[in-house]
Amino acid sequence: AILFRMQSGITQEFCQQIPKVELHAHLNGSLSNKTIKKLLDRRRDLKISTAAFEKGEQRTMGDCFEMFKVIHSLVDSTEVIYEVTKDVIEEFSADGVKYLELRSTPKGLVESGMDKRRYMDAVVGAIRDYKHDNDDVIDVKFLPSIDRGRSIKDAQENLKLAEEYSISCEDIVTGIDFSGNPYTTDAAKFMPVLQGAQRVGLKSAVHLSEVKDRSDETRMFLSVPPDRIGHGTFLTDEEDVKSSVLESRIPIEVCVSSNIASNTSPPEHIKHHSVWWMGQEHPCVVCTDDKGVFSTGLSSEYFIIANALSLSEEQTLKLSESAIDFIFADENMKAKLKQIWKESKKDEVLEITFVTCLSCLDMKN
Ligand code: 6MZ
Repeated sequence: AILFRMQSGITQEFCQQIPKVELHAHLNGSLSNKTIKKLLDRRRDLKISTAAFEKGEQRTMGDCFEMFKVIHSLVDSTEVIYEVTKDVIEEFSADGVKYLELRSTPKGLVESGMDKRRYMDAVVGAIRDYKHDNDDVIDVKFLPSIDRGRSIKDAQENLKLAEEYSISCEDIVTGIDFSGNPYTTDAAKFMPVLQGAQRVGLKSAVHLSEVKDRSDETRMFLSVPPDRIGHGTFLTDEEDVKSSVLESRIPIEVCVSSNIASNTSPPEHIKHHSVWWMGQEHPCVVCTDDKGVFSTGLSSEYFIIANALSLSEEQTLKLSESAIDFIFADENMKAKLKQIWKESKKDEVLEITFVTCLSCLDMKN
């Protein structure tokens, strides 16, 4: 049996040290202050207003989407996309992430000659190069996003690209993300795209009920069904939706800081909807959403959840390990990750043995 330290409360340091899986990270929302500052310094000509960034706790969901617009104006060429993708992978890796699924909306920009295909190539190229240059310390997949704020034509193009790259880069592109401003009300038009993704064997992570009163839309998307649910903040509002999700066992990607900062969840961590789902033993995966926009990191999110639920170290590590079952990758990747968790438990035992020996010596002296 594995021994874990008996202590009350999980530390941020412990959450940093354990291996982790990140499954819900929007590339442009994940840019750190350091990366944004670097880009702002380079593009003083744009005279960008950073007002939405400075609102802190007063921020609304609308302000978050204003921030994305600012970031998008800075990330305007394939060179910058390549560079920021590497920065983001580096930061997740430094935070103890061993497997990362990055999602991003392919975009074209006539001025810089960037089209969607070049966008895809830049992200895939950065992932390949980062892994190659850093001895495979982290595995990274890329889920092209479909933005519900854009047109159906745009969505179909992204699906086509996702399908094509899932064949030419099958080790990297394994599924799609469906996201965008949740206040748009005509999401039904994207049903054929989600059904199309399923038909061609792409996994799908779908933002569902991130804001109130989206139950009809949620019922419709659940009928596909998605492979993972993003946020699911208001799924419990309607009895039939709640029981159908419970029954389906579709994992929920939980992003506590994001929900609080965008005012869709009360500020008390214990009142976050994930506490209810975890209480039902429904599969939940702790994620960041937009670690830059919401000033967070995956270990901070584990710290929040572990303390809200009064988890022990052993339970926290088990929670991070449970995410492996829900990754959009094959069984070999799952086995590789499970081995990393197994090794980390051995390290834990060795550390305890070492500390125990030291205290024995101390007592003798
Ligand atoms: C819905 C979100 C989101 O694609 O340019 N995005 N969509 N809800 C959220 N919760 C706060 N956070 C981010 O990254 C930014 C894009 O991700 C989606 C939005 O479409 C945003 O424009 P990329 O890399």
